[in-house]
Amino acid sequence: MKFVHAADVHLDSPLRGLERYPGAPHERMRAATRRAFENLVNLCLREKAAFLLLAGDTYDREWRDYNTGLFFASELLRLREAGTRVVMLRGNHDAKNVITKHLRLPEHVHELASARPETVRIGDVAIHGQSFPEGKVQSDLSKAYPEPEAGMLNIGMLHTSLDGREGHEPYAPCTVRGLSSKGYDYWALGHVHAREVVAQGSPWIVYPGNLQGRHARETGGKGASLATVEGGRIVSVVHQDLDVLRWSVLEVDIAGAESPADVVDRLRPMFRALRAELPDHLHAVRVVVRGQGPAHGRIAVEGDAFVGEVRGAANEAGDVWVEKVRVESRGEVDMGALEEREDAAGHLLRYLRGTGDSSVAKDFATELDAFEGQLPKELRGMLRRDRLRDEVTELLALRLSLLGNGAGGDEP
Ligand SMILES: [Mn+2]
Repeated sequence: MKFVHAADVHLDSPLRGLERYPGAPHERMRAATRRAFENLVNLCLREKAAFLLLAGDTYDREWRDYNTGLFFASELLRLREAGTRVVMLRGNHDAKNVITKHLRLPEHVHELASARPETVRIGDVAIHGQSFPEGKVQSDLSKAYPEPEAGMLNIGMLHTSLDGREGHEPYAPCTVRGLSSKGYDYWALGHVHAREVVAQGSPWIVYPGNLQGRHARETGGKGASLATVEGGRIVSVVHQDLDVLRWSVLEVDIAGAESPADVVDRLRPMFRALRAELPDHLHAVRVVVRGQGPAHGRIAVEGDAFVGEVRGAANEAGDVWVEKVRVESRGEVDMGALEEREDAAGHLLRYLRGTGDSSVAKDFATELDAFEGQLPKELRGMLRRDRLRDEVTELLALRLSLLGNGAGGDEP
């Protein structure tokens, strides 16, 4: 017998940072959580799963209309025909969803009560769990879960941060020790979006991760866990990728690149490699420009035009959407040579370097603030406070060197 454990479907959730631009596959991006859910249902059918567990945050928030619920219910009907039952609970995101309270779910689907723990029996499997009664549950719900039932495979379902998983609201906290002491065979957890097998047997404690990555920090394969039961024992739990859109971070080094176009040329094969690796997926990419070299100044000055070139290269690869281009590279200004120049830049640099009073550089930086406001935002990022003085002098030198090359005419 097999069962499938998923969580944090966040159906119809918007993908964060989805910006419309020509060539980007917006509509297919928007539908990603639905396509991933269809893949989940397909997995259940293919594996002839006895039941599907949905451990909370099936819905992202209150729906704008009934379409989310209609889609969900119609997908579940495909499982009814195959005899696959569904047990679900509500997490912090969908605890208060008012519309779902009026959505009649098909009879093979059971939503666990929120007032107290409840047990559902499917053959010789007892599934215990409780929905979030409200969005912010601060207590350990698992404490009140019932004792395991003799002669049954016991599964606990819980939406929880466990003992404080990084980056997640600490809802319904509990401990591995507490869960283990319950005497269940498997804990089907939800809430933490990173997949994690917290304990591998006696009991199994599993976060399947969310079904579809939704922003640039949710990279890598996303999906559900497929468990196989033999002789009343769980013998394996295997992760299955079910996502249709894959998030990646691509880092490109500008060292040795003469121009922004060279940097874009370095990205082209990287975009193509993504496609080659997963040809059927959509790809959402954050590009991080790193390193040091002569291309930096032009990239910084070009700003949005450079981003446009990067997006164009992604379009050429096909089905690659560039979420953001983060410029973290540095210029190659020869500070020594600039300091020796007998012009305004040289004088100012010598003055800033020579004064032992750091407040002078700070005052100067304050005066530069107005000037900074006119710069492309990538250049503004260079003015980080911890390296203020070096940044300011380099920025100034860069600015002056560009003016000296006659490149300043295009700037604001
Ligand atoms: Mn959650």
